Amino acid sequence: METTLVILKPSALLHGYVGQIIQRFQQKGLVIRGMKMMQLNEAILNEHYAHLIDRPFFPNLLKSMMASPVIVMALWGKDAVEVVRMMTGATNGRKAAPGTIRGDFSMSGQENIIHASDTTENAEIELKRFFKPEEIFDFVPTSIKYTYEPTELL
Ligand code: IDP
Ligand code: MG
Repeated sequence: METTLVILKPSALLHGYVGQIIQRFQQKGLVIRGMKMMQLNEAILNEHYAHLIDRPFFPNLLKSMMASPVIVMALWGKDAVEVVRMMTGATNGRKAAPGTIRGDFSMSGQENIIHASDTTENAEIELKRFFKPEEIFDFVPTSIKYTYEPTELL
């Protein structure tokens, strides 16, 4: 079992899509172990998007990510990183497959609704970046035995 980081970006909040997106994760069977609203700033975004800092679109990306508060979520489940990336879809909303979150809610390479960690290593780093340890709740819902079969929980 693993935990991944999702950010509901300003493009999700400003369009009023937050509820629909959270609903998708819950109905899939992912468990919300942490969730909060926060205003991002340049310092945390320079760290989070360090791999893009030299790209020409970076100043616009910063503005876009600071356009409103965001919602950060810690989602727990088996292979959660991979499952959430599949649900997220390709970076560019116009290329993302229908049925994915980006495919169903966006038309842009930048205004693409959510961030999701891309590897388990990055998920660990990113969860620490956005959450204090006490903001992630280490609980298992009683419904878990109807979400997985026993050997999947090992
Ligand atoms: P990812 O979000 O699918 O992991 P990354 O390449 O890590 O994609 O890029 C991070 C974010 O930077 C994207 O989600 C998007 O908001 C923005 N971005 C990436 N490539 C472009 C681009 O070519 N133009 C504008 N924004 C981009
Ligand atoms: Mg990425």
